[in-house]
Amino acid sequence: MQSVIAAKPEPFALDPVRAALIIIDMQRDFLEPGGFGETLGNDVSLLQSAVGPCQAVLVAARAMGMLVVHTREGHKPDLSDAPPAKIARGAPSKRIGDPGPMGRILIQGEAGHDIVSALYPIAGEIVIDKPGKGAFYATELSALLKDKSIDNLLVCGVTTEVCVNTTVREANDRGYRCLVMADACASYFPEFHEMGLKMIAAQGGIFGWSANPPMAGAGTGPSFDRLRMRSHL
Ligand code: C5J
Repeated sequence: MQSVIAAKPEPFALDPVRAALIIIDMQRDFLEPGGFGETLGNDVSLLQSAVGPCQAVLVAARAMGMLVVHTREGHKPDLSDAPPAKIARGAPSKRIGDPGPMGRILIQGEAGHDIVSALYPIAGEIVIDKPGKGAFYATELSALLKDKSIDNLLVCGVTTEVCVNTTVREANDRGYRCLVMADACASYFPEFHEMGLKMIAAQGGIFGWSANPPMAGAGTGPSFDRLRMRSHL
């Protein structure tokens, strides 16, 4: 059943059968001390605000039978998919591939690369490993969505202005309608979070839609009611 979700710049029509929830990079490397995010000098506690809303949206998407895709940013242990320019950048305290308290920084298979326990994938959900910021670059995501006739994406995760924004821009160029769920995203820089959301929905929705909390009373349909109640959007 189709629902209408209040969003910027205009209401977003959601057909759960043609939609997927994409949860971007809710990994220990970004959210917990000792990982990639902290090596770049960030206060990782700022990303915690997205966990509860992501969890609520995930529960609702599961209940609605929506396809759920989790992404993880990271690199192969031999770093063959890590551009030297990426490794070199940022004056970090540790570089990608260096050992840290959660294993090698941003490396597939290490503890830090894993998804936080509150949002852990269940059987049947898809996990996409991506070497870049966008979820479409050098991954199977495009083919997978096409195979399932998905053309609407609900997007949440971290960080708003980096991997969420890059993925939404990639998706928009590929013809997907993207709804970014504001309070289920977060950034190490609150002002970037705010502007990242504004950039998506500006100019009539140049990249997509942004859910506009609070959305009280603006949605219709039982599917949406479940999503709204649980996510407080
Ligand atoms: C970053 C991400 N910020 N997942 N990655 O490097 O946003």
